[in-house]
Order: sequence, then C-alpha cells, then structure tokens
Amino acid sequence: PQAIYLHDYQPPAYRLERTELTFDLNEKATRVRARLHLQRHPEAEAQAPLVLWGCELGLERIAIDGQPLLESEYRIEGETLTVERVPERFLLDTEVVIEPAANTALEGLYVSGPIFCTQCEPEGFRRITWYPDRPDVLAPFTTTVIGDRDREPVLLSNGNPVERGELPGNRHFVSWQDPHPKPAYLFALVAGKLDCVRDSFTTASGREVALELWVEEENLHKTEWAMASLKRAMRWDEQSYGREYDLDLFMIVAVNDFNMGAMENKGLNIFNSAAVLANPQTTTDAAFQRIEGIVAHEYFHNWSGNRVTCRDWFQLALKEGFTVFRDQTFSADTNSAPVKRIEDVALLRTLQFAEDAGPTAHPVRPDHFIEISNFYTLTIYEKGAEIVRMLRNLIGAETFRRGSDRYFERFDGQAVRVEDFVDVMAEVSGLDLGLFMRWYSQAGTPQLDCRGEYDEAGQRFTLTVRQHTPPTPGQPDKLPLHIPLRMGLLGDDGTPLTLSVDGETPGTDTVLHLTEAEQQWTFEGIERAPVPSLLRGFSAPVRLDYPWSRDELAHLMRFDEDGFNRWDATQRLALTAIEEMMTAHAAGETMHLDARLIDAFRYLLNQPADDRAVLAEMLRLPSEAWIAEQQSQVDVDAIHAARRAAIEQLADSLYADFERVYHANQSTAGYAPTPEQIAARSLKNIALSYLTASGEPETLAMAKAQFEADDNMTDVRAALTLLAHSDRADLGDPAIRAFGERWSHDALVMDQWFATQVTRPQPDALERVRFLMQHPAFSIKNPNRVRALIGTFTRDNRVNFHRRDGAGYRLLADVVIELNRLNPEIAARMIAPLTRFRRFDEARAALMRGELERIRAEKLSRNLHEVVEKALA
Ligand code: B3K
Ligand code: ZN
Repeated sequence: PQAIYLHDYQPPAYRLERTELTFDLNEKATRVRARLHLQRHPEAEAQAPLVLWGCELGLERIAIDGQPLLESEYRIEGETLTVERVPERFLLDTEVVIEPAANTALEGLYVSGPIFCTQCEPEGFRRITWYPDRPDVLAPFTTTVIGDRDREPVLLSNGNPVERGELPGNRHFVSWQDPHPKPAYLFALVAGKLDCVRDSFTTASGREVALELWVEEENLHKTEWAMASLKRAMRWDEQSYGREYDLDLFMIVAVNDFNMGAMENKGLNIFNSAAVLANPQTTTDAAFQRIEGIVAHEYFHNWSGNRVTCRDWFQLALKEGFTVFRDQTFSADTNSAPVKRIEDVALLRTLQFAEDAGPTAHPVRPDHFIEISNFYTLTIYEKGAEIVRMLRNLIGAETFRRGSDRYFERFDGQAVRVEDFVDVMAEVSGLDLGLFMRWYSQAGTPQLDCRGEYDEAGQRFTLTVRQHTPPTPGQPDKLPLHIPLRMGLLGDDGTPLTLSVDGETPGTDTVLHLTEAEQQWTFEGIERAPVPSLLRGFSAPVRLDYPWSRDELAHLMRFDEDGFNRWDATQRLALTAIEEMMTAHAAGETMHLDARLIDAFRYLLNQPADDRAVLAEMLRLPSEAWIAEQQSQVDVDAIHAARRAAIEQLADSLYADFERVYHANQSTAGYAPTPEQIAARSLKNIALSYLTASGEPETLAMAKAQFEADDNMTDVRAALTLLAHSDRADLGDPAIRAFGERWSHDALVMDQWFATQVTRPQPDALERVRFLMQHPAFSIKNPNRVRALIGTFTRDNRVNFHRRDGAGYRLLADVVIELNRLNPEIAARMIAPLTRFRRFDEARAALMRGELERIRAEKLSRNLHEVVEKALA
C-alpha cells in the first residue's frame, strides 16, 4: 500500500452540480444507480481526465450523456476508475450491484440485524458507487430508496422527503432531497422496521424543526434522554455560537452494529445504540453523560463539519478538534464544569499521551497516511480540542466568538483547511499565531520543566520554564511551541498573591506565553516564599514538572483557587506516595502509605460538602494507566500492588469517614441523571469501594444490599463490580449469575456484564475472557461486544493482560487476526496495546513483539498493515 501526502494535494478537476441516486434494496444484491451531473472546473485543463473512486462494486453499466462507454474508454486500477476524455459538462450514469449482507467492515451500505444502514466517513461512499469520493467535492443530493413494504416500511435518507409511492411486487419508495451541497462522506441511508419518537424544536428565529428518533421497537423505552439532550444541544448552539439548525427535519437513528459512537450525516445522524439509548434501569450515570455529549457532538457538526467542511482528510482535526471542544464546553455548562475538565484531562493524559509517546504518534494535522481510518485518534480528537481551547484562552472568549462567527460566515458551504480557522482567529484578535501553528504539525507531548527561586532580600519570586518536546517517529528534532501557562502564587496562609508582571493589570491569576526553549518571569513584591500553582485548568496539553514538596502539594490541595489544580495537586501527592510504595515493593519491603496522604484525605472527607462532584474525583487515586505514564519502564505488577495497598491503608485509616460519607449520600429522591444526584452517587460509590477494600465482612454485605436494592444501574453496577472483584466467590458468583440472567435480553447491559467480569484482578481473568468469547451474547462481528470484552480487558486489566506467560498478548493477537478479515478498522484499533511493547521489560517486550510478527505474517488489511509496520519499525 502507498502513502498519501498532504503536499500532493490537487484540487478536483470536475465539480458536481447535482447527484441523483436510486437504491433498490436487497440484502444480497442492492442495485445502485447514480446520475452525476459533472462539470469541469474553470481552472482545470481541458484534457483533465475524470477520476472516480470505487471499492468492491459490480459495475453493470456506465454511460456518458446516454452513450454507454466501451471497455476501452475507461480504466479501472485498484480503487480508481479513470475516463481519459470527457466533455466539459456531462451526465455520468452508472449502475452497480453491491452486497450489504456480506459487508462485515461496516463501511458503506451494510445490514445491522434487519436494518440497512450506511457509514461513509471517511471513504465508505466508494463502497456504494463510483464517485468523486473526496470531501472537497460537494453536491446537492436527491436519493430514491426502494424497499420491501413489510421488511423495510421505513426508508430514510438526508434532507426532506419529497415523494413516496407504491411499486409492483410489494415494493415502495421514498425520494429525499437534500438542498445543502455536501461531500459524499455525509451521505446516509437507513431502511427497515423502525419506530419513531417525535418531538419538535422552535429555533431562535421561530422556525419549527421536526425531531425524529428512530429505534427498533424494543428500545422505545430508552429514547427520552437522547431527545432531551438533543434539544438542549440545539438551544446551546444558538446561544453560545449563534448557530441555528437549517432543515425542517432532524433525524437520529440507533443501530446495533457501528464502528464508532455515531456519525453526523446531514439531517440523518446514525448512532451506535450504545451512544444514544438510555434508561435508569440499564444505563449508568457515566453513560448518560456520554450520550448527552455524543448527541451534542454530532448535532454541533452540522455547522463545524457539515456547513463548513474539510478540504482533505489531513484537515480532520479542523472539524473534530473544534467539535470536541464545542461538546466539552456544552457538557461543562450543563453539568459540573470542573469534573468535566478533570475527566477530559484524565483521558488525554493517559491515553493520548501514551499514543503521542508510541510508534503511531502523529501530528494533529498529519502530513501522510496509508489508511485514513487509522487517524480517528485521541490525538486528532482530544489534542485537537485542546488546541482550540488554547486558542480561546489566548484570545479570550468574546474574541473567540467573533472569530467563530466570522469563520462560519466566510466559509459557509466550503471545504477548508486548518489555516483558515486559525487565520480568522488571528484576524479578529490581532495576535500573531504563526508560531502557534506548530501545534498542528509537531507530534509528541511537550515537557515543561519549571523551577522557582525565592529571593527573600529582594522579595521576588523567579520562575524559570524550559520546554522541550521529545522526538517522535519521523520527527527527531522539535521546535519550541507557543504554550499558554496559566498560573498563580499562593501565600503560606493560603491566600492568593497579587502578581505584578510588567505591563499587566495586577491580579491573582495570569497567563504566561511560552514561546522559547527557556524563559524566566520575575514576580515582585512577594513577601514570603510562595507556592506556585501552575498550568491552571490544564491550560496546555503538556507534561509539567515542578519540584513541589508534599507539604506544598497538600497546601495547593487545600487552598488553590483553581478547582482543577486542587484535584491535580491531590493526584500528584497520591502519585508520590504510591511511587514510594512501588520502590518498597521492588525491594521486597513492606509498603507504607505516607501519612500525609491519609491526612489529606481525612481533611477532604471532613470538608463541608459544597462540591461533592469534585470531591469524589479527588478521592480517586491516580489510575494504573497514569502511574504507568510516569515510568520509564512500566512495572505493571508493582503499580497494581502499590495502588491496591494504598487503597487498603486509606480504607483502614479512614473507615469511619468513608462510612459516614457512604450513608450521607444515599439518594432519597427517584433517579434522575442530574449533576447533584450524579455527584452524590459518585461520592457514595467511591466511599463504598474504599469500605470494601478494608476487608471488613459487613462491607460486602452493604454492597450486596445495594446490588439487591436494584434502584438504578449506576448503583447496581458499582455494587456488582465490588462483589465480582472481591475474593468472596460465594458473593460474587451469584451476583454475576443473577445479573446475567436478568439482562440476557439486553445486549448493552450484557456489555457491562462482560466488562465487569474481565476487569477482575484475580489471576483467572484471562481464562474468563476466553470463556466469555463463547457466550451466546458475544459476537466478534459486533464492535460493541469486542470493545466490552476484549477492549476493556486489554485496557483496564493491566496485570492480567500483561501476564508473564504472554497469554494476554496471544489472546489479543488471535482476536486481531480474526478481525483483520472481518473489520479492519476495529482490528487496527484493538491492536494498540501490543504496539507499545517498548515501554515494558525485555521479556514482555519480546513476547509482544512475537505476537506482532505473527500478525504481520497474515495477509493484512491496509489498516493493520500501516499500524503493524509502524510498531515494528
Ligand atoms: N465523524 C465521525 C467519524 C466516523 C469515522 C469512522 N471511520 C464521528 C464523529 O466524530 O462525530
Ligand atoms: Zn466528530
């Protein structure tokens, strides 16, 4: 396979005036007729050939202006079809036959159970028909869908329905018209037996929009939350970005087999059922919030992605980074803002930092790829969102809003580049963002080394900051970046100190602009040695080092004005304590938890409960993944043992406090996924997890009672996890059995059942995974099942995945080899943990490498080929 380079970009030679499609649906043989009204671009050469893309299409007919083409008049090579000579303006008419039922890759047109659906981003449309399948070719679409009246009573596509009718042979059709020109990746079709929940939304300018949520009948009781979330998102986008919806109809469809969370097709969003269906009995608080965020994300794409789209796939972060930033802000406004930030940063710092440090590291705007599907990554999405956040912080929220207004206005209906977005922001703010652009081209996580020096005689504090970005594949040398460092100084009594940096209005909080490899700032008039609070709100996606003492961290934990940094100080304090225990573990000594961490937790547990949501986060010890990120060579066993011992010692020392918090946060009202209730449940369940870690037998009885009370899935799942992960099989096994029997009819709940079992820390977890792969509720063809069982195991059960005998690696390789044939996109995602072998000891690295070699010996899909070659390079 050949790499494609950004610098090879050529504008399209032919424009599309109109696309007319007709689908005659059949699982085994769907006939697709495409009438493409094409016109040569005024700037293209008269001789320019017409190039179309196609993949696994049975071509039955191809004609230009009614004249069938002879075989000598066109050429098919790989995925392209070229016609050397075409008129300046013409109608290309093709007919192909495709087989949706055989499509296990879930790209293009496929069947999910009895439902026909599509996934076209990024390059799935070429599996439907021959087409200029690139995001910079836009056209209005008319789509006629023909189906069986009984099997496919519902026939949907983008835009508005304009005609429907009956046909012979118990068939019927619906024609759809989408007036907004769009690239093919935003095309969608859905057909099948679906039920509809209807609502409506009145836009700010008073237009009525019909809202439709289409689901299979058994899911009708799980639609309320997504519909409510959609309406909140529509209102928020009007208020926060001045963006109104632009069609009379907005539809969401839930399907069970889907590679990603959802897809923003124009007017017809298609969702993975896991990312849209919710009900208190079946869905945890975390899932409720995730659904709200994804519904909003896809809706927001209507402007950031659809009305203004990407010129080419290298610009993917233009729409994804911006849209993630938009959904993050929406969720922060709707729920606990500091907790949302904490969750987003925790995800970024563990998984995205790991990606940035591994063999598949790439810039937020990559400059080449073999398979673009491999680039729907945390780097593009999450780091992409951090870049937009930095921009807003650099120029201020109001100026940013003026910039986004101008961006949407200027580029409406166009396919643009990252520069277009950043240039508008530079224009409205007058700030030079030239250096800032490096964030898009340089891969890797910058490291900030900060040092403070207090000069008592001069009453000044000097902060020295060095920045450096480690090499990544293909980028050995890095340049300094423009990094906003938000900070403040705390006095020894906890009061925020006034900062006078030259030229600025004094305040207790400031943003330093790092632009050089090393810089220094001096703060005058500081009467006693301060404690610096750095990188407030996580103002840039960097690793930050500062030699805080533990007492200073405890000080920040108590007094920092910035909620995020109070949490971060607690994490750092816990991290140092756990690392000390890991050293003891390695030396074969007893692991003692630093009393200062216990004191800090005691303090937290006895604070007035003004922000329970943040408190719950502060009580969560750093994850195994984040601890691993600190190590030059990851010692999975020591991490697990030390973290576990820390939890147990906190539980023993603070039992009464946890018990009080557990009881004080019991819900009295009926379940609602409100921020207040979510915070209380979160706090209660973290307290319960500490209680059970104490080993006191009555604590598992409390978990059992909570499980049996069966009030809502958040509490049930939390209790089930504690029972199932305990050493008390007499309590765990019956709970697992009861849960499995109760929910065997609900695949999304069974995914939680799988996930709970495969995260068991006990050494039988891997055998449990193999066993559950044979369970009737599991199917390797369904991405949700694969993620729940295999993805959860390899990501969240590190001690068992990294078993010394290599059985975990073998298991993952077996799965990847099978997925390579069925669903290359998912295969290339699942393999990620194996590609990180360089982070582990020699014996483990050799075993992981061995499995990669075994995979490499297969006939690999383009997706897997790209990842495996990078890993072994
Ligand atoms: N834009 C889609 C991505 C789908 C790509 C799958 N290969 C989902 C989203 O970011 O909204
Ligand atoms: Zn998106």
